[in-house]
Amino acid sequence: MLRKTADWRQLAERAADVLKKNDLGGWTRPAPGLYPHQWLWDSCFIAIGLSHVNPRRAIKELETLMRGQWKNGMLPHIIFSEDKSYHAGKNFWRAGRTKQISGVHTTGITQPPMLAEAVFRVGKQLNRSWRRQFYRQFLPSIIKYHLWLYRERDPYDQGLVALIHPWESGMDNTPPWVEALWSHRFANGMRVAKQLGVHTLHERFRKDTKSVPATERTSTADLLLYYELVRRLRGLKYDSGKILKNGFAIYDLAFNAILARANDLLADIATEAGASLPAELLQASSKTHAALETLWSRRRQYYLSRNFSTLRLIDQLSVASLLPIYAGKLTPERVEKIVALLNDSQLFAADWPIPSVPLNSSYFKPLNYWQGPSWVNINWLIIDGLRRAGKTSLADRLKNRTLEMVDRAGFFEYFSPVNGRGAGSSPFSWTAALVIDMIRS
Ligand code: 2M8
Repeated sequence: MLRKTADWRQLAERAADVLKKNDLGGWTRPAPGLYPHQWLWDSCFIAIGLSHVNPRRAIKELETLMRGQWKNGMLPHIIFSEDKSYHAGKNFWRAGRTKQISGVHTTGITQPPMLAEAVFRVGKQLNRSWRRQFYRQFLPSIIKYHLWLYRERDPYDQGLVALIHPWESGMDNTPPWVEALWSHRFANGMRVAKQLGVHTLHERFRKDTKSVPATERTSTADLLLYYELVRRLRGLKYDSGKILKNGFAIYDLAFNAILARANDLLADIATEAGASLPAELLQASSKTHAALETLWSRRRQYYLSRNFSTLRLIDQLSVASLLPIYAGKLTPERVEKIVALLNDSQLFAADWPIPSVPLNSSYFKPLNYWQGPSWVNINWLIIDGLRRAGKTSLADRLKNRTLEMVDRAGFFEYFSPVNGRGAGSSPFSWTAALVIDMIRS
């Protein structure tokens, strides 16, 4: 039985309280303890939720996010607060040396481009003249960001952008990234350290596992590899050109699916603002939907990420393979293939949807971060895509099950697809924000 929206009123109120608790004055931390800074895609999801309860505060969330935009247009994945408890803080990144920022400290990499969606959705909650003014305010920042993505991360003009660190994907230890990282030559030294067990020495220095059990987080060996990668990026002063020439990169499926949708929303924002988009951006972005098709595996019959250097598809099914549904504009055949994956009880049709890796994967662990648990933001993206593709009853079913999962377990970072138990940090802001959005829209 699908529950009616009115039944969820209390849950929405509790969710609004979570956002208040995590509000640090103009911006919202993802969760207490583990995440004391402002994250890029978190703040976008948070603004979407806030727009239903306090549009002015939602706008503020996005304005504070823009403090971090680099002179070259990049939106960094974290804007650091003064809190020193995070494991990879500003002194580790040393991004200030690039002279790209002033007034705030940030990392030197980005995160999925959810900004256009956030601006579009927040605008929807404003009256027409306010919306126009708000869209005009944010249009230059989104344009600058998308131009940066194509100029710096799409060197061969493919319509797809390349990511240089798993943290840019937002799905840190997702199997496609883990596989690609460990098979790259830069991991050679770390592979030996792992074989010798040397990496375990770092275990008691880990800060993140002080607030969340180690079994629910990235493994120590993977984490050390991420640090090593940051050191390399830092050495090259986060210069995408140099990094892509010699280093490690992936055409990440989920990121590019989100970008394809973001371009369409940017066009809608520009139309409503009565503005036009630069020809360079229109030219670059016009290829992205079609380029997603180059990530389709004929052998596997699903989409996959592609290794930037070897050009091989990374043969690891994960929830990213479902995200082209969010990009939209798929053929009916592709939509049916994605729906079939979602309905397959060996793969993604779990009791508590949607597992971040298939239930039958050798990686699958129900409570381990991006290697099994269900995430509310991913559910939200897939539900939105299904609805636009006309798959309304499946979208409604997933939405209700997601709300039920949060209602039972609480506002956790992620949830076991097997028994719905909450894991990770709590109370988690995007879980709360997107619960509000699912109830109110
Ligand atoms: C997680 O990632 C950060 C690094 O960016 C971490 O593990 O410390 C991811 O789930 C990411 O998607 C998210 O934005 C971030 C904050 O919620 O946490």
